[in-house]
Amino acid sequence: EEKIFAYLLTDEVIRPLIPARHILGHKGTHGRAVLIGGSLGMSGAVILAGKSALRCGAGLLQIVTPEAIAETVDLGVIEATVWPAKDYEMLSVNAWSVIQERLQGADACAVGPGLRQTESFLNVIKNILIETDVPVVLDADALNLISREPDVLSLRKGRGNLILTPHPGEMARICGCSIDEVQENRLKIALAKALEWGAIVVLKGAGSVVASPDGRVFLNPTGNAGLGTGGTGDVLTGSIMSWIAQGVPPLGAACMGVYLHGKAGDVLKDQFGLSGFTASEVADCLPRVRKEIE
Ligand code: B4P
Ligand code: MG
Repeated sequence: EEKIFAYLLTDEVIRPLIPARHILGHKGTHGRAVLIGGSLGMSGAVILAGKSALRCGAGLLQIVTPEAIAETVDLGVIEATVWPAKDYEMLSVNAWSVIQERLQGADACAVGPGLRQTESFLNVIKNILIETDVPVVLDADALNLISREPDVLSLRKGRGNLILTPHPGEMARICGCSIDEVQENRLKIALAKALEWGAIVVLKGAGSVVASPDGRVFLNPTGNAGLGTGGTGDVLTGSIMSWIAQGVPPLGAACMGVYLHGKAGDVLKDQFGLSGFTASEVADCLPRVRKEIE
């Protein structure tokens, strides 16, 4: 059987990727990020992703979320601007027009945290992939929607500016196989899908794998089982989007995202042990772990 070679992520690999702040920098030059997600009962996911994006240093954050929870999200991430879209299911045309406007001049976007799988929103995701060239992170129900039509991913122009962040359950759904099959072949499946879709694939879980469409594979040694708690995936998504918005190339942003996220988990484990720390705390810890290695 063919062996897959993977690079191990370390402080030394990540350090040079950390973006420097120009002395004359301002919020307009520190990255414009657009986060798309949320639904009734799941405003927390988009709030966590938004907070994480800010904790990683994005200059401007815009959040597009359904009208029904716009006020909640607005209060949840007071530093962001919030752009309500009419209910995704009924009026996806409205959602797309709001998103299209926000994506003008954006440096990165992320789609999925807290979204629900409404059929018509798949069209919005297709539009984002095909009609814009803003780097996109797809997570959570954006991935579950895509699993109905994975060929859409290959329609993206340019390789390497699309990042997918499935956990093993989501990966199994997209690949049409079982979670066990994914877990037994983590490197192989992540790489095969990265090559097939021309996308960066972040397969989450203990020992997250980052696979690039150029054939390289990276293995993340940071993190612990304390991270297995609701919302930590959303924190990861917001952070990868934020690093890309700040000019880190998408592959570097994905590696940096998983590495620092895990390291934040390790700092919290030192404080609390393997349980009882929360996704919010992981987000809040991100600046500290970045500072420690830079
Ligand atoms: P969802 O119900 O879709 O959960 P979610 O909303 O995506 O949660 P969240 O966004 O907070 O967490 P995520 O996993 O994205 O799905 C959960 C279901 O998927 C489970 O019930 C299970 O069936 C399946 N599933 C998920 N993870 C699995 C796994 N590892 N093995 C088998 N089945 C799995 O993000 C969590 C973050 O925490 C990631 O960054 C991840 O790398 C990190 N993390 C979690 N556990 C870790 C560990 N032990 N060590 C290091 N990092 C860990
Ligand atoms: Mg998730």
